[in-house]
Amino acid sequence: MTANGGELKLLLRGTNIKAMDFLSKSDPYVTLTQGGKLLHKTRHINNTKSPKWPVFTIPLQMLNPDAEVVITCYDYDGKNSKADLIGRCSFIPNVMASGAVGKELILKSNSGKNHGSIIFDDIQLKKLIEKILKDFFQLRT
Ligand SMILES: [Ca+2]
Repeated sequence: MTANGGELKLLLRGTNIKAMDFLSKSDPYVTLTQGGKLLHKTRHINNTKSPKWPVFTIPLQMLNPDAEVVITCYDYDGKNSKADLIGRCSFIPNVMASGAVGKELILKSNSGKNHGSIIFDDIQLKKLIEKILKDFFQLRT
């Protein structure tokens, strides 16, 4: 029996992302963290209010699916500049994965302003085979 590693699969996009640059839109990317630990960082998408990031997966060895994951959105300003914070939102993978495709989370700035939204175009939580079997046998006993 192979250990089929569980994972969280996400397809995210942004909408109405606030423009942070002086003469253009933002160049947004997001990081996902849990308890301050970096789980994933997307690439940035140039000059847009509606970024679509490539699909990605996070192994469940890195992640507790019952605890909060924070999504932080930044405006990329080049290799030698510090990225500007656009806003933050958060979700609990186990809760979001049960029927929340299409759900929209508001990005809040540090001062609590609405700086756009993150939309979940796909979210799938694939658990370890062993975990599924364990849950199954617990239900039967
Ligand atoms: Ca920028």
